[in-house]
Amino acid sequence: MIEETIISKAIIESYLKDLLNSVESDVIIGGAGPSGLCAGYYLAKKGYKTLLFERGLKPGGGMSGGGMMFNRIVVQDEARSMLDEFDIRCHEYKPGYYIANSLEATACLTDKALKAGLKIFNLVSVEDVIVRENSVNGAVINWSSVKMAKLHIDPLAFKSKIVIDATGHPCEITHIVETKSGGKLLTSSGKIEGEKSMWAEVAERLTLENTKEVYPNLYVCGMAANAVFGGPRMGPIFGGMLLSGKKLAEIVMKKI
Ligand code: 48H
Repeated sequence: MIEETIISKAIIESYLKDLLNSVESDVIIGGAGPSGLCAGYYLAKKGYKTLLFERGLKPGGGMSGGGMMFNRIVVQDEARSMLDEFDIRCHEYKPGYYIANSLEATACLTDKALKAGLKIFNLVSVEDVIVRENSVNGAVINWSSVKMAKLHIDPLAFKSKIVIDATGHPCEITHIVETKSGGKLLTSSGKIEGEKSMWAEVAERLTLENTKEVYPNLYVCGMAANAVFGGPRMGPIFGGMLLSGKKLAEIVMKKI
């Protein structure tokens, strides 16, 4: 016999247990694109209590769609070993250029991150941060559907030692901090420098250089790092995104 109310209770109890246990954590990541998933994987694997809030229904961000909806991604030599670490199959197309299925890559990153202990809350958006004096102290979250329905519903606040902006091109969390701090970011102008047009080689290098703290306790990785510090875009090559998430996890581990 199958009882519907038991199914409901199982889902509600299990989810709420995770949510309640997440009100205080080491690290909160906004955005489940490749860089956010990688950062979360490495942090959770080392035992840091790490949460990830993703606005959309599914993790993967811009990776699932590959290049112009052709569901393939390219990864360069430098990040080849990360494909192996995540069990993402690939083949060498030309020397130094590896091609992988973008759906497999997304699924493998998500699977490994979850199994490493990363708590992913999908359909939830980071809409603000908690501040103390001049540093970030956590994230302010709400159901993504609240904004979509244009409802006026107050959010909830989750504390963490570090917040990571992995929201990709729009670098949403940094935008909020830029506006509300009156332009006091750790960039040369104190403001978001803005993403530049495509130059894949330079962009891949700068993604790593730009992976760093942008405001006390707020860090950027992936495409958000280039948008914030003024690097170019790179198109559907994803080595920089994977390496950026890994690098940021290492930086954050040293800090906390
Ligand atoms: C919660 C949010 C919020 C919010 C957005 O864009 P992404 O895939 O991010 P990255 O940086 O890991 O990867 C970038 C890559 O996909 C890409 O776009 C490349 C390589 N472009 C090159 C080019 O030339 O165009 O994922 C960001 C995720 C998405 O899933 C959003 O839904 C989510 O963040 N998100 N989640 N709260 N406020 N804003």
